[in-house]
Amino acid sequence: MKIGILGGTFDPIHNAHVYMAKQALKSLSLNRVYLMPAFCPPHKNADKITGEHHRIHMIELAIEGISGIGCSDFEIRNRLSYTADTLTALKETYPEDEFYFIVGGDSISSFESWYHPEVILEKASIAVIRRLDESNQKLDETISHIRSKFHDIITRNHHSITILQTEISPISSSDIRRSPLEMSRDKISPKVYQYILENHLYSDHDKNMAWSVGKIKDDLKEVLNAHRYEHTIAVAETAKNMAETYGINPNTAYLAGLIHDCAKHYTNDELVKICMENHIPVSDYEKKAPYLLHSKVGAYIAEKKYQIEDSDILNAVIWHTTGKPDMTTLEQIVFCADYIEPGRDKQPNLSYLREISHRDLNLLTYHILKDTLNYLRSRKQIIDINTEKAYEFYKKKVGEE
Ligand code: DGI
Ligand code: FE
Ligand code: FE
Repeated sequence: MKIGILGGTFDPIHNAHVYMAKQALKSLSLNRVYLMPAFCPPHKNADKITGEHHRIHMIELAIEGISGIGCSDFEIRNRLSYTADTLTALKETYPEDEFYFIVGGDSISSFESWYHPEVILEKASIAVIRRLDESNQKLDETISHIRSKFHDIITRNHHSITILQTEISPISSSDIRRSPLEMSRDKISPKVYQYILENHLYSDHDKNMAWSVGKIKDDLKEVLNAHRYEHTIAVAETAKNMAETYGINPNTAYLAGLIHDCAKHYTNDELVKICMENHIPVSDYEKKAPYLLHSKVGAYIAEKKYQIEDSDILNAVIWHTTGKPDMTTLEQIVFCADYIEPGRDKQPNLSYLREISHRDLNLLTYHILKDTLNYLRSRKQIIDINTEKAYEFYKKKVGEE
């Protein structure tokens, strides 16, 4: 069998990878091409590379249904970092197969400095994929130099170095990681896009976050009771779905939802004490209804403990209980998601509210404020000025009299 091996970090896999694999499969009449994610490339910092199972899963999603292309965990499974070692092991395991190592034109330029290039050429042929933007002359020179330097090994093993010209424009995984995911939508398969979103890979916040989403979840699970933790996850999910509808970053909304009640486990006395000690101003309303303070204290913890800096997220936590006039989309989403998440069942009108939740955010905000005020009035509770003002604002906004 003629087998192509396309190695790489695949962090994440993008359309050019798949295209390269397809191109090699066809042009070289290979039986199969394997995308083989790297175990731990020697030139990269392993900490910064996305987990193996995520990278493998993304490859599987990207090649689903494409015949002749597979994903191989050979390097990961055997903890192989160097192409020379990988090809040696492959040749030992599958002595009957003929291997073609597929590389991009940019990487072949450093071929001679690779770990034992002579071993690579002893075990496999090389297919160099040349992108349209790459200079022909330089690549031709590099390749003829390699051909003559390793001439004996190549001919002795009946190997070859072939150039395959592609039409695909360059895509770089690091650009995908660095820029907002939305910008890379057309560079990766829709299933991979979805997977990245769902697993919070490469999200704006995760990148610079001392606390990853997973770590925050673990912490919340410890401090909050089970019921509150479930609520927290449900609000995060609801906020994320709404963010998709209303065109803001779903990962940001998820994170804001996740942490909105992170101070909910404190007693009223503790909340007041935390405010006093940390010079967090307490309004007259909050003095009379100190549980309102779990919002402000939550934002304080999010900033100090979870090291979240995004002020839109912190404000969404601050205003999640009372609301306020003219909220940002994220503030509105967290405020509303808190009220309508699927675990809620006590509030009136929930089915109507859920029904409009993906249609009209202002109307939803208005109805929630109206119902909250009714509830608080019926129980003769003190009403925060912000709740009152927010209600007036959104009432006007939706044109209700
Ligand atoms: O923390 P959660 O229970 O998930 O939800 P939340 O932060 O929205 O708090 C809900 C409670 O806050 C609910 O009983 C209504 C109450 N609330 C909202 N606005 C006001 C208010 N309570 C008072 N006293 N004054 C308000 O303006
Ligand atoms: Fe709350
Ligand atoms: Fe809540």
